[in-house]
Amino acid sequence: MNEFKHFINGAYVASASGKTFENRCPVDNSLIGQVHEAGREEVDQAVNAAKAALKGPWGKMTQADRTAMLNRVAERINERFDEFLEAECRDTGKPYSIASHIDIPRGAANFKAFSETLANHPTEAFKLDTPDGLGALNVGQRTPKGVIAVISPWNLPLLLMTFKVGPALACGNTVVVKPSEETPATTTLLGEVMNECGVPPGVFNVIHGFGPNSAGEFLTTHPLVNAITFTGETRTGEAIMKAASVGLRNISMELGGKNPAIVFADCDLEKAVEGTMRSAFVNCGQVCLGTERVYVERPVYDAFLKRMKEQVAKLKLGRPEDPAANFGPLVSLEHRNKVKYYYDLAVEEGATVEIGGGIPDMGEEMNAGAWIEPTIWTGLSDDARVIREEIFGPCCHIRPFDTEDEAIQLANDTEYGLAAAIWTENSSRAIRVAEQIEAGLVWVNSWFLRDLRTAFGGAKQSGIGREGGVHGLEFYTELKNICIKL
Ligand code: NAD
Ligand code: 6OD
Repeated sequence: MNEFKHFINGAYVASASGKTFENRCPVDNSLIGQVHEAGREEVDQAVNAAKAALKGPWGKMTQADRTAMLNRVAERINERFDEFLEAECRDTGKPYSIASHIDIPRGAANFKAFSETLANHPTEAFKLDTPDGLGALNVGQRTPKGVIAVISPWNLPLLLMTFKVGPALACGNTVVVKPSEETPATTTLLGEVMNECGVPPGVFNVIHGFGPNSAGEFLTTHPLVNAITFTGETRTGEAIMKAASVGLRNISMELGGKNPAIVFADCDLEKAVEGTMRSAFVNCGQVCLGTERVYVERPVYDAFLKRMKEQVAKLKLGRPEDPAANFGPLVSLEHRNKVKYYYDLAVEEGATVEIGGGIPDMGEEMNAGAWIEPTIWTGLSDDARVIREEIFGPCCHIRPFDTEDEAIQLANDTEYGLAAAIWTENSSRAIRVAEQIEAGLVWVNSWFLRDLRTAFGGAKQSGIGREGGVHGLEFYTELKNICIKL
């Protein structure tokens, strides 16, 4: 039986209250272990440890030494790859074939890429002319913000948590992480790696628990937290923003999406089908960047829909360790209930269920798990709730369009603005359309192709701020201008 404790000041600690909650595997609902739930006491210990560590050896380390240490963390994750892989797949149910290509390699890369990018970023300097002819030199100095609270979700647990911890530490901050209550394992394991790599105690801390009236709320309201970086639902983001307003703490928010794909008749249809299959169904549709609305130009609509249905029928549901499986369960029974609610709502709202729509029979060993069928709908009106609300499951609605302007209008007809995909072989059209899409990320003839030097974040209700590459500097550092009269 596993026990997931908090990681505070370089050591694993139990909750003083003795309070724990269950962690279950969504493949078959088997018990993985017990997770300690932090009360105010543990959160306070973690934040104080993080505060103290800023003044210790970590705070005195050169950027070069910090970069070397974070590179070592990346290497050590790769050395312990199989442990991370097993832990991640047990928590989420996702296939090894996916996590071994996406989650774990990116979990490691996030430490290397961001520390190197930030270490090589130039310092801003301006020479000002002054009437005496001697001038003044302005030099920008970046210092760490301090203690950063990192609140992360369950869909790509290691990847999304390290996407924030990597740059936060690279900039010299210390962190207190609250991973999702659904997926505590890899964040807990990372504590061991930090110790193995000589990261000083207090630099990386982990507390477990839920959101409201639990670890999440206690952390985001803690007065010694200097900034909060959050990935999760838009409504949770609103609650965290309120918490951050006390003491005017900085926030960075990566939130929900209802992302469109636009498939033009001049696309390479096979590539468009392959890309849309991934964007709608990989990770059981639990990717914030995933496509839930697909708009297809009428001349290729029937062919596209037919090919999509053929490909969905070929998805192989199975246990994470099954090498043939490319489709796992949803993260939990609770989330399965939510997604199934939308499946039923789609029918009520008048959808034609082209494929899927139900709960598959996975046999006696797995029927207790959080399985759901990959699903395609057509025929919904543009104001249906299923078209407007984020479902976060393996499903999409496919609708025809006739003109470029109509496609752009449909794509933008949402309160969200995270990502979009455009499929066309006409590069002028690709640029023209991409420029008019209201989203933080637009892919042309690809999806989730990531260059870690680029900005990542959402427009409209999909987020506040940008992280990634040097863009995280604005959030993770304080920029001071020093003006020296010559
Ligand atoms: P969630 O908002 O329910 O939870 C995210 C985290 O916030 C969890 O750790 C949770 O315990 C914590 N939390 C909840 N309420 C809180 C509160 N009041 N105070 C402090 N912490 C609180 O999200 P989820 O269900 O874990 O993840 C799925 C959502 O995340 C989807 O909406 C998805 O689009 C979004 N997401 C966005 C991105 C992005 O980059 N934009 C990436 C992944 C997921
Ligand atoms: O690739 C990334 O850096 C990133 N933040 C991906 C987010 C995926 C959302 O589920």
